[in-house]
Formats: sequence, C-alpha cells, structure tokens
Amino acid sequence: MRLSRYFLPVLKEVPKDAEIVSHRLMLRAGMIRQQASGLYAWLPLGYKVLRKIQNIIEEEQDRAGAIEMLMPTIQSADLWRESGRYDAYGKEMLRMKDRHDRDMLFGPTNEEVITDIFRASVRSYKQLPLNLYHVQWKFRDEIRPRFGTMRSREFLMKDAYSFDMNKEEARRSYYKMFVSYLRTYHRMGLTAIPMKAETGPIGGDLSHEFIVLADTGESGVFCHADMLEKTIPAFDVDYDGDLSPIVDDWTSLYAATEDMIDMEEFEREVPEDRRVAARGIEVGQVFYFGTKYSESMNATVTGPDGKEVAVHCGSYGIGLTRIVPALIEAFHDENGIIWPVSVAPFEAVILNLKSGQEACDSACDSLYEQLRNAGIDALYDDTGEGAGAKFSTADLIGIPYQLIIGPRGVKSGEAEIKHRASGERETIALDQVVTRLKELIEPERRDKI
Ligand code: P5A
Repeated sequence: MRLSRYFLPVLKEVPKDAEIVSHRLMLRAGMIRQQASGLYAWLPLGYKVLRKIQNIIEEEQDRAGAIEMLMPTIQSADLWRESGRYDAYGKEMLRMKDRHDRDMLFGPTNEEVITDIFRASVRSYKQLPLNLYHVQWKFRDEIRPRFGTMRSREFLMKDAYSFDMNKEEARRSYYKMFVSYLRTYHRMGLTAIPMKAETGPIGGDLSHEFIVLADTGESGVFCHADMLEKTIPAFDVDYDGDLSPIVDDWTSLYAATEDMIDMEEFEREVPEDRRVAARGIEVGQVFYFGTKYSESMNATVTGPDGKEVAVHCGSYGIGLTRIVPALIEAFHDENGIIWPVSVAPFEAVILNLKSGQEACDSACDSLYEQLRNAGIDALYDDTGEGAGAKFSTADLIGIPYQLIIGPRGVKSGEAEIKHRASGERETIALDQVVTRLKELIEPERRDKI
C-alpha cells in the first residue's frame, strides 16, 4: 500500500480525554474514531489489525472442529422470553420495536438464537457433537464505556456454542475450546492466563476467563507465578485425542479472578514468593452451562435408547475489539505501538527518505514490487514528508520492520533495516533486503507453531 494513496489520519497531539496508553495510541495512530459514547469507527489501519486477529481466531476455531456461520445482530425478544432472560438482562440490553410494534433487540450474545437454530434442525444424538460459531457485532449498553474499544458498547465478538449428549461429552467440547484459546492468544503474541471465573448472566457452574496481565486492566486477579511460563499446546495438538493432560496442567495451579478468589485457599496453595496479585484484561471467557437453555427452549435430541434428552451446552467468547488495545498495552514504548508480526497491520514499511529524487524513487519502487512478489505485506511511505516525520509515523504505527532507503545508501547499493521492537539497525545490500526480511518475518508469523 502506498501511503500517499492510503487513509491514515495520524494525530500529532495527545488526545486529552484518553486515559490509558492503548486508547491514546489507537487515536494517534489513526486506527479508530469515536462516533458516540462507546461506539467507534474502525479506520483502515485499525481494521487491518482487527482482520488479522479475526483470521487467527477463525483458523484456530476451525482446527478445533468448530464450524463458522453468521447470525444477525438484531434478534427477536420472543426467544429471550422463552429462555427467561428478557427481563433478567436489564438495562444493558438495547431494546427496540420494529414497524409492526414487535419487540426486538440488538444481540448482546447469542445463546437463544443458536439454540433456536439447533432445535429446528438437529433431532438425533448421531448429529452430535456440534460446535457452531460466528464473528459478529454485539451491543451492551455498558453503564461506563471507557478506554476506547477496551470497554465499548458495540464490540466485535467471536462466539462459539457447543452441543453434546451429556456432561462428559460437553466437557470434551469445553476442553477443545480451552486448548484452542491457549493457541489463539499465543499466536497473537499474548500470554493469556485461564482463571476460574464467575458465570454472571450467561449462567452455569464451570467457567474460565482468559486474562492478559496489565496494570491498566479492569479485573483484579490472583495466580501462581508459574502460570506465566506454561507450555502452549503445539500446532499438531490432536483435538480428537485426550485433552485433559493439557487442561489439567493449565488448571492445577491456583488462578482466579477477584470475584472467585478464596484468599485462604490462595495462601494455602501458593507459596508466598510465588503469589501474583495483579490486574488483568479479560480477552475471552468460556462457559459450560449444561441444559440451562436447552431445557427452557426445548432443544432435545433422541438418544441411542430412543428417549428425548435435553442437550448439554457451552458457549465460548473472544472479544476481538478488546484484543487490539490489550495488544497495545502489552507492546508499546514512548514512541508508539510495537506490533508482533502476526497481527501487524503491515509487516514492513519502506521509508523513502528522499521522495521525488529519481534514484531513491526507483530503488523504493523496485523494492516494493519485490516485497509484493514475495508475499510480504508492506506499506510504502512515498509521501513528500521529511525523514524525521516519516520515522516518527513509522514508530507510532508500530510496523515491525522499517526499510530505510536514502540517497547515500542508494548510491552504494545499500539499505537499512530497523527492527521496531529492539531499535537495532542492520545495513544490508539492496538486493538482499527481501531475503533477509523473509528470514526475519517467517518464524514470527507464528502460523505453523
Ligand atoms: C460467551 C460467548 C459471553 O457473552 N456468550 C457467547 C458468552 N461471554 S462474555 O464474557 O460476556 O463476553 C465474551 C468476551 O467479549 C468481550 N467483551 C467486550 N469487549 C469490549 N467491550 C465490551 N463491553 C465487552 N463485553 C465483553 C470480552 O473479551 C469477553 O471475554
């Protein structure tokens, strides 16, 4: 993408009302724009990151056997009356009437809709297990939307719903999602720790929140320090095999949110020097709620013995629009964002230090062409800005590798590669840039690990 033809409205000044660094940087880097309280437009740079996150999530959901679909954002109130949640959900639900005076709502979650779809077409235990998911906008009229897209009213969620014959099978489905979540966050460069959690309005008695530690996080959390260094399930994890060793390994050490903490248990189970009491960002949550919706909404299947049984269910959410600020909280410095390659809006940026000078332009044009042919997603700063401004924009928007091309280098056939994360620079022959960059980028894409 040529920057001269892109839409990147970066801000020079620091936005006053943004309290945390990720919110400030998302505004400054031209990633989002607020349209109303808790409602954001995703500008091209921000949207690219969101899409990369969505791709990773979809790949890992698919690998774990979940099947993608798409449900509408607007739902009928009648379904929620059936489940009993219409009144219980309270003011967080955005309610509306259509022209026929029917009660509708903007979905805050989809347990009712998916249960309705399930009961309309699944009749037999032979069609189980089934896990259906989608990535769709949700609306919750939060009392205090804040920190930009960290807690917004409209937000993008991946939500998966599993259906099984009995509790034991449902546990296997829960484990599959649990393991796929560990891999999903890891591929984005995040350490997300599963912690025992409260189930709230979703219901059920088994739930884990996936928490990224950050001082600006909204949740208080407590865990054993070893939780921060656990091994992530490998790419070739067998989702049809026994996943309990992995889940046991991740749940045997103490880790709980402040709603669930039992201080005595925490102090008994975790030696003093290994106790972590910190703050964290909830980037996902998984639930097993058994027959809560299937019973009230009559979602049954015929078992092997011919008897009708209510199916056992779970739901599994990831907040995509919250992951973006969570990543920035984890990866930034005083100059801006530092994207991990796997979620970076562009993998590299070409900085033409002398746009308009023929030798520089032609070296950059040729490099840009080579990068495209090599499948590297690059931004090309071909604008008339000065070198200083180009450096600061590149730092601000956090592209992992800067390819610096100036008149002196072009004369001697050289370029510089600056690593955004370490600040390290290497000088390299112009015709070696692509090979070197591939070597740097490929392992960091984390797509096969
Ligand atoms: C699980 C999937 C559910 O809604 N039903 C379907 C279950 N879970 S949840 O924990 O309530 O939400 C899942 C994830 O969505 C993100 N999230 C938000 N992100 C931004 N702004 C909000 N206001 C917001 N509310 C929830 C979180 O990442 C949460 O873990």
